Amino acid sequence: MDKNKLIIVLTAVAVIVVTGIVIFSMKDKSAPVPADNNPVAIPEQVPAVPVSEENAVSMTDVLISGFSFQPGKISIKKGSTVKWTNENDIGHDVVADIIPPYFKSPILLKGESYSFTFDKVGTFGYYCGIHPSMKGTIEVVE
Ligand SMILES: [Cu+2]
Repeated sequence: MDKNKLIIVLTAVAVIVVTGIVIFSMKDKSAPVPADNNPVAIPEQVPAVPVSEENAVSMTDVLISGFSFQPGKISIKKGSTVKWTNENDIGHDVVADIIPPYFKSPILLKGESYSFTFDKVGTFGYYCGIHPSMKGTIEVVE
């Protein structure tokens, strides 16, 4: 056999084999591999708890404006959240009277908010730690 022909044939075989390997490996990577054969379990729908007078909780806004908490006194149901938002140009915070404070916000700059969820029944006075004459009261009922 001609030596040149042999080299050409061997080169052709090598190209075919390499091409085959490349195509096979590309196909293998692009093919999606199912994690398992089981269908994805669909979680059961949890029925929403109907809101009634007994379990109604809410979000109540208190604005910090004009060096006061507005409204100064609010009454909420246990489990409700109060959100204080500072509308003043200077910083204020919200600190519970009880020591150690039952709730205490960081200093709130203009537009910043602090939220606290009341899960205990009672009357909770609070003040601004920077301006202690600013006072408010949260009454939490069952
Ligand atoms: Cu203040």
